Amino acid sequence: MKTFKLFLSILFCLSLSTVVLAQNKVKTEIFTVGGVCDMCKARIENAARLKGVVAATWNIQTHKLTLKYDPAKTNADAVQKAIAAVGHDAGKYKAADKSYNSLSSCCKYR
Ligand SMILES: [Cu+2]
Repeated sequence: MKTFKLFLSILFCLSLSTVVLAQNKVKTEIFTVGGVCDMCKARIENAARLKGVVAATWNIQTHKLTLKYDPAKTNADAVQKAIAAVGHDAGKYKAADKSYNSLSSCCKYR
């Protein structure tokens, strides 16, 4: 019985450390993304949802995107490129004029 309890507590410790390790794997990065309205927010957050992205939340007031991702699967550069491709300047990537011009007039932020 004693060994069984010991076994259980070891198992418990192991599962706890696994949870901690899994959380450490997620990286958070914050960068600026150009945009104005709720339509922009939906477009930006959709574009950011690449494989390996855990969460992407864009703030209308501050224009900051908080990105949480698994660095083994993707990186902030790939996400910034994906957002720029739909017309929004993201981090160090500028949206091409063609994609910027395709935005609705209410979404023009430049
Ligand atoms: Cu908009």
